[in-house]
Amino acid sequence: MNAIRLVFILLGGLLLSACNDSKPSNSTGSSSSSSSTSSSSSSSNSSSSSSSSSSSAASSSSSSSGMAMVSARYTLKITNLTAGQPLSPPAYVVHGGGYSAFMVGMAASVGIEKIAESGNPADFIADAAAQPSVVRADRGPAGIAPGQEQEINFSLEVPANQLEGLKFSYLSMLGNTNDGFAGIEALGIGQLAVGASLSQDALSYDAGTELNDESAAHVPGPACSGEGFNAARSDNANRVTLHPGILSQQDGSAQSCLHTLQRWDNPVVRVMITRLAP
Ligand SMILES: [Ca+2]
Ligand SMILES: [Ca+2]
Repeated sequence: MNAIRLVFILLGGLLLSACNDSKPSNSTGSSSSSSSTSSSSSSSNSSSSSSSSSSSAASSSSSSSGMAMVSARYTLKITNLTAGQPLSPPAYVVHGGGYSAFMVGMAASVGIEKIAESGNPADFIADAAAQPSVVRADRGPAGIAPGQEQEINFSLEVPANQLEGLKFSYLSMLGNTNDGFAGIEALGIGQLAVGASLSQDALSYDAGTELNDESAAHVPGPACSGEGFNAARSDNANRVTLHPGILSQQDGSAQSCLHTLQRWDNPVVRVMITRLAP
């Protein structure tokens, strides 16, 4: 597949929706915002038969090997802080220390490239789910319009000795860009007490996979309706950087399909993670 186009829906404002062909994966728990499922792919995150005896902060059971398992439930509240950048459906991963979603200065994976250029998180989630240290890889149900927020509830079950080391990573495309995305990488969430919350702002990144021409041909968001994913790597440098921002028509760029409304400054997204009672 050479190109994937976003489906942009006007719903009271700009609401970016994308690619319902993906499915959640590697879930050891359940999600209330998207259909969940599925068996896990490694021994480290295999779920035990779930007995819900909740005598402490987290309900516990034990795996067939005898290792104590701990269940934990979380709510994500993801807020779009921009004025004119619809976010693609959030992709999020809960993982241990052996996984990295992206790294500034390094080339983006194809999964990251697809999110950054088209908003489609399917490959990114599938790649994450295949990693042994990933406990959960999933996506939100829809895009998030500027100024709007989305809540996602999910649960997971991990060996007790892995709970404290859990980390959280997140990505959404900034829809009215060539290859810009909002990202959080490896935020520690394992020490959150039940009822406690953690808030983290996301910066904007350039995937380094498409030249920032801001043209109607190449920006897929509703401001431009151009091409989504293209396998070519046409940027100046094939590596992830902090995003330099966009040039609009009002900035003097004749080829730009963007308006000053689509400009932004960091941060672009706020994510609040709350640990719920089991
Ligand atoms: Ca770029
Ligand atoms: Ca590309």
